[in-house]
Amino acid sequence: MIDLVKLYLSAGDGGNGRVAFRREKYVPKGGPSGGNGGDGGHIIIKGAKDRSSLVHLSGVKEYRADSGQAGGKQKRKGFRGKDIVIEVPIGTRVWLLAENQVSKRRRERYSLDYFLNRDEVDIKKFYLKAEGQAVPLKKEDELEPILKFDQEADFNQLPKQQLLEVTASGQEVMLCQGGFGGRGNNTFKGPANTTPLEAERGSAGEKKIVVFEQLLLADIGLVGFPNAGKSTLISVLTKARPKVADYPFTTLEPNLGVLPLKGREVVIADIPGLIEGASQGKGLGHAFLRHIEHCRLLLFVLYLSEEIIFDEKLSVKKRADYLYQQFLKLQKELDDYGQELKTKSFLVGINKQDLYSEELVIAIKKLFALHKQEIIIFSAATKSGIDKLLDAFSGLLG
Ligand SMILES: Nc1nc2c(ncn2[C@@H]2O[C@H](COP(=O)(O)OP(=O)(O)OP(=O)(O)O)[C@@H](O)[C@H]2O)c(=O)[nH]1
Ligand SMILES: [Mg+2]
Repeated sequence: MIDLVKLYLSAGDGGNGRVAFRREKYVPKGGPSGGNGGDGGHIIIKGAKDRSSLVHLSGVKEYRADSGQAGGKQKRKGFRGKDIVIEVPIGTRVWLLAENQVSKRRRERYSLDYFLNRDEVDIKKFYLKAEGQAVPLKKEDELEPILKFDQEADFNQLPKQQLLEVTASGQEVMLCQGGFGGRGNNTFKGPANTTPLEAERGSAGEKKIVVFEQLLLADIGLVGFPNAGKSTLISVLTKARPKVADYPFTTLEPNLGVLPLKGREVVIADIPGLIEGASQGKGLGHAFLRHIEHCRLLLFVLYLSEEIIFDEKLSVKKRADYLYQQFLKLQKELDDYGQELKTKSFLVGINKQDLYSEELVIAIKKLFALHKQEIIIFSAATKSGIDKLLDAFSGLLG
């Protein structure tokens, strides 16, 4: 699954103004006629409902919009650089890693919805000794890093600066504004300056290094330790057919499925198994914990392994306690991961009922009741109790 893409984005610079003079027959000393440079193209991000992933951006390293053309003779304006529109799925977030000065100015003083005006950008004049000379080189508006990012490093561990989140189809945001074209020498003529050898440089376009992060948009997220039966459950509830196996970490990437529920469609995400320390970057789950953020409801899928179920040395009460501890550990991982998850509504499901003795089921119910935690016991394999799960879903999703 491609859900993180790092890109270098560069809006076009403005074209330089031109230094030129009229050279027409019978006009021996023509006045200044240098045209203005064209503006640089913008880089725009756009929400597209028919995009479901960032796969189309994999392998792309950068987007550079064209710069504006330099101004021409005879007061001709240079062409404007073409904009680049990057389509992303709804739910994509953009993180900023580095930016140049003009980008920083717009972001810090205003917002990405704001269009900088000419007088708010750094437009400098240049002077030539004679018409036709090359425009002297300018100082680059260089990128300033905001945070370090390494594809290999764990994105969740980084301090982040979120730029925006794309929340609607058709939503467009100007990520990088193009530079302004500089004015040509025609602008600078005056009674005291009839042959101006000066014009303006185009201003720098915004440059940024960003990471696009796609979050799954699911209504219900299944979370649990490996082997709990999450994939089995999603295959019972929806048409999704992820791999199911009796070893941990079968699921390596989240799976989505659609559950028809009382006339509407509920999207369920099967998230790879979490382990203790997942929030700190252990196991696989950490890379996917963030997908839980958008879920409206979480279903904790708890289970007892056969070693525990059939361990004669353990009392029934002790076996039930394993389940409760599992619930606490999962909760702790989510809490450690982030504040937002604490306020999420959740259900506690206990899977693999077919393997539990009646006595064990009674002990489980008793223990959770003691902690005032409601539970739903079911078996994804035999489908018993699935109806109770569906009732609870519709109750909580409204
Ligand atoms: N007896 C019994 N076995 C089940 C039940 N549900 C799932 N299993 C088995 O448990 C094992 C793990 O199931 P999965 O659905 O792959 O578990 P998972 O939670 O997706 O595991 P990961 O992808 O590793 O996180 C498989 O062998 C399933 O057949 C159930 O209700 N009863
Ligand atoms: Mg699985």
